[in-house]
Amino acid sequence: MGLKAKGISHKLKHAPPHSDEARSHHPFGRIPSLQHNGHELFESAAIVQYLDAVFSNHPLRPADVFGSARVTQFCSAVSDYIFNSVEHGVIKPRLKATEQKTSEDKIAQMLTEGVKKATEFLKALESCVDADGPFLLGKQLTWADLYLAPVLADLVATNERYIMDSVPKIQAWFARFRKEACFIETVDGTLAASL
Ligand SMILES: N[C@@H](CCC(=O)N[C@@H](CS)C(=O)NCC(=O)O)C(=O)O
Repeated sequence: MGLKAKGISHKLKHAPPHSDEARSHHPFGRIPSLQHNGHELFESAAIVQYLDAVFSNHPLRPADVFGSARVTQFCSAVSDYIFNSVEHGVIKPRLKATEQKTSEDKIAQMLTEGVKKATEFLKALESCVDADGPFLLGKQLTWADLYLAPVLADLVATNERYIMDSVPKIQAWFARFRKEACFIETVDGTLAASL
């Protein structure tokens, strides 16, 4: 999504986490990884730092130091608190339980704590969102939007999408953001698209 938003021509190779392909570029077998000009990088923060420095066109962070640090702050909060509470606390357990044909009542009961934590963390993130938008941190599309969108795309594809009702600013932003070309053009092949 970042490469699309920055208008960088690229070849996207789909590789499920822990596949041989993912492992050949990422020592922990995760995604994403980036290959450019003979350099190979893994970890989103490193990839973002590299893209920002090498491709200064269509910057995805404000030029001022504080504004730029706020983007990093938001991305870090999404990578840690939001990713872990939503993906590991709600989505993965739901997928596992669904695979095991657990009843919907039992799944809802099993997810009570996870839903509570994810809601608490999303509410905390809501307090960091610019009220007027149209993007999460104001008038400019930034990495903040690109970090949060994939997690929420997964969440709204599950029965736990009601969590979004607790965060109206984020909910309204996501309804706008999912119409952006960089989102539409990259959703194929993701977990959200398969749910
Ligand atoms: N710290 C890594 C996290 C990467 C990550 O967890 N990616 C997910 C997909 S978005 C993954 O590969 N998950 C597989 C797993 O959890 O084993 C980063 O920021 O790049």
